[in-house]
Amino acid sequence: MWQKKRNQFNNGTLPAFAMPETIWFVTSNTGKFEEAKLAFSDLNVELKQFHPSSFEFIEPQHHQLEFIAQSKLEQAQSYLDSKGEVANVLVEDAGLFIDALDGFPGVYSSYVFDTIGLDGIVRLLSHLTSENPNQLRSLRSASFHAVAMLSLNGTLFTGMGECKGYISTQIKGEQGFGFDPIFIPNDIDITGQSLLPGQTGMYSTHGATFGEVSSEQKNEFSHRKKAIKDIIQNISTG
Ligand code: ITT
Repeated sequence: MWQKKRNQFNNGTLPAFAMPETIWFVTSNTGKFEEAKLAFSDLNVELKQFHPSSFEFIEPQHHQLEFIAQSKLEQAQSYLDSKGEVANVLVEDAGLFIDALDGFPGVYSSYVFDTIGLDGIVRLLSHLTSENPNQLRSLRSASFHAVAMLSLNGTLFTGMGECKGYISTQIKGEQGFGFDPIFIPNDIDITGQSLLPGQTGMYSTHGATFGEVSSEQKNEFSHRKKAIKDIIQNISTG
């Protein structure tokens, strides 16, 4: 599921792609939008948030983020087509996968966040405890996954990103959004590889949750940034 992929809608010869001036990011989540803007900040692309009140996305029940992202993209495109507008459209779907819960909440992350919330997740994992910090991190290991899809002049590009870490024992920090106050990323090395719990790397939050660090710091680790960079790489390699 996590392999790189590029599809073609137009079924023709793949043209050389240049980054467009404007991309519409379909999302109701302003936190995601602000992070995606950071990921595009090196390029000369204006990212705009697309979330008109008249567009209501119907989220399909499916076990793969990729399927949900594709459905979101198709719904946004048919909405835009009905308005006679042509646009470069980006969607991105993410979820928190907790190893001790066999990947739950995963594709149900939005629902779980809105219902049991951060407190509920911390309580669900309250039995996973240890005096040994590395063992604690392993017991509570989790990862964010993101799938981003960009429709560019009728051609679809897909990018994947993952961020490994673990769930904190307490809710900490008020930065970011969603599960950020309970997620502590593993350190990453100079090549961007995630290290094992307890290993020290070039990038580290030093045990702070994403809720306790700036969006720039979170972006060093971010699954969203990786998924978008994956797309940019796919575009540039044609
Ligand atoms: P859209 O579908 O409108 O883009 P959403 O908030 O539903 O917005 P997702 O489906 O991608 O976005 O996210 C599922 C849940 O996971 C949701 O509750 C998010 O707040 C949370 N989430 C996603 N990415 C996150 C991140 O980087 N940090 C913390 N929580 C995140």
